[in-house]
Amino acid sequence: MKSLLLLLLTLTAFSAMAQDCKTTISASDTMRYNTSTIHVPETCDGFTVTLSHRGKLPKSVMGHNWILARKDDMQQVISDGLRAGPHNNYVKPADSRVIAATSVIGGGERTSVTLDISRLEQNQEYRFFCTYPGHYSLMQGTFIIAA
Ligand SMILES: [Cu+2]
Repeated sequence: MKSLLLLLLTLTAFSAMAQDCKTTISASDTMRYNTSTIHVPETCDGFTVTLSHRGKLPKSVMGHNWILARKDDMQQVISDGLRAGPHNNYVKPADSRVIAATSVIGGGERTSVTLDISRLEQNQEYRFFCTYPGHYSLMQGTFIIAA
């Protein structure tokens, strides 16, 4: 009994560690992410975000992406992304303000991106958001580097 408990504790600790430098965020046909906050341990070198579109609608009508930028750059990244259009996944090509970006996906699809945590600064506010037209007001959240 005691050893079973120890095994369970070990497994729990292991799965918590394994999840530290990656996360999965899902998006829906109702224009939502399933979370408004992502915590990243500062000990991570890289951090992988997988975006999973759990809806059924195609990307031509309900596409989603996952973009990371400084909070102060968000509005400009979104408006430039809108001008860049669908063939650029609603992100201006070579936009240096974009820290990480996935492509736009439709219902049932997944995609992921790995970002370099060393590019982030401790005292800076970061937001993640969807740049598909009209989505960011409902689809955005805070990206926090945890000490
Ligand atoms: Cu979206």
